[in-house]
Amino acid sequence: MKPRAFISASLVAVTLLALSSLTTASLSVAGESTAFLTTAGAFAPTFSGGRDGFAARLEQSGACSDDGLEENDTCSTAPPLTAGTYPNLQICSGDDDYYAVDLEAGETIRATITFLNFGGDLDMYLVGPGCRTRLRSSTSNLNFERIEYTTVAAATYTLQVFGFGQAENSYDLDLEVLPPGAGCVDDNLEENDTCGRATLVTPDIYPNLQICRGDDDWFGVNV
Ligand SMILES: [Ca+2]
Ligand SMILES: [Ca+2]
Ligand SMILES: [Ca+2]
Ligand SMILES: [Ca+2]
Repeated sequence: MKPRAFISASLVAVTLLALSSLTTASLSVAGESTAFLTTAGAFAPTFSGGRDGFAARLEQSGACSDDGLEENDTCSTAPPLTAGTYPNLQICSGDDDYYAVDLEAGETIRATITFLNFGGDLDMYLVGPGCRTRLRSSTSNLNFERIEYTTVAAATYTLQVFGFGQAENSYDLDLEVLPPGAGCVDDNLEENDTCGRATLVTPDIYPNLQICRGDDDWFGVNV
């Protein structure tokens, strides 16, 4: 994996790309030579000649060093994980990380990944039993993603961590499993999380409904 970026004219743009890279990089600009700092320290770009005096090349070098929980690249081969903190994990370009979590009915999974979004935008999904349905998404531009979900049935649920647009970054994973009743207890008009699964209601008063984190409620009315 050697991501490359080709930039025209602007060394400012090149510098920004280098800053967003957490690995070493080499830079070549035809006919020019300079050095600049990254947040990681001194940066010594290499320059080489070319026909286009304004073309610049930033080449990331050094293979992405993946973490010790590999291989975990598909939902169906996800290694089982128990509650705890897992630091220094890594997303390499195009290489998702899946983690399987066995949960009892009514238990709540609360999963948080933390990272510096500037270095690469990571996102996270929670996938339901049998790897069939995406239950939750966390796709912000913040320095963390968090998913909380209370199960309906005992089963294996799977977290999927991935880089937005092939982004690479290191991250920490914090995995909590709360006992039944400790998480957000949803109402009995579930599951109604999408327009297509809206609960059909008739004119009446429906008390004690509940919104849990990341769980919308949809209601359909025949008119
Ligand atoms: Ca990984
Ligand atoms: Ca992986
Ligand atoms: Ca994100
Ligand atoms: Ca709902």
